[in-house]
Amino acid sequence: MPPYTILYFPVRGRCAATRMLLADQGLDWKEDVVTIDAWMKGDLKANCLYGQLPKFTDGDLILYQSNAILRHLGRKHGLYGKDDREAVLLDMANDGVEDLRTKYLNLIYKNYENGKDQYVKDLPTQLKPFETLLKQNPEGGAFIVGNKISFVDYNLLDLLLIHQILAPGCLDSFPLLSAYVARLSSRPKLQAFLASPQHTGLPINGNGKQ
Ligand code: GTS
Repeated sequence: MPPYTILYFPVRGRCAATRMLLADQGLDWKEDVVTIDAWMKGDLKANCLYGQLPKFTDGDLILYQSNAILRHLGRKHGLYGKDDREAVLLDMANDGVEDLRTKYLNLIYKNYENGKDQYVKDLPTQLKPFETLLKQNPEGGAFIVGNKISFVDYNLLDLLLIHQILAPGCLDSFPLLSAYVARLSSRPKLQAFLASPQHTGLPINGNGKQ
């Protein structure tokens, strides 16, 4: 029985980064899929802490909030920097990922038809901080912070991959981010996961927009 369970809708959504982390780290997990029909019945929603999914189980520990789940796995599996300094830099980077993810999800779910052109125009401004972080990494920029992969790298990689689908070429003017995506995506276990039906068989978002 795998130690971890993800309870979520049949989408990549807010679980893509967690799944990438687990797959790349060679960790097993179980998926419990909740269909929209089952969710609409309301009982499960009423029993979730914030009335939302994902729900993540680690033994008797039950977690909600996708970023808390990533941080938990980061702490547990040595993916949260080598010291407090790296940890807070990772927090800062992850909060930036969350800010852009929130904007992306607002576009996808609330304003896709009317908002996409402006969103794509603004994208360079939104992506530049991540290029800057890579440039500032004294360890060489292979990872967002330090010289070892962290939970934020999986979260940022997912964010960049979904933006490349929304706006192909959006990384062309960011050499470090382009190389970062290519390098991380070619890590053997991650590459195998990204090519697997477990990933490709799921839509990115619940409404089919991407
Ligand atoms: N802050 C939460 C997190 O990061 O986990 C947001 C979770 C969230 O928005 N969940 C959505 C949900 O449960 C699904 S998704 O946006 O992640 O695809 N929606 C159903 C509902 O009833 O709110």
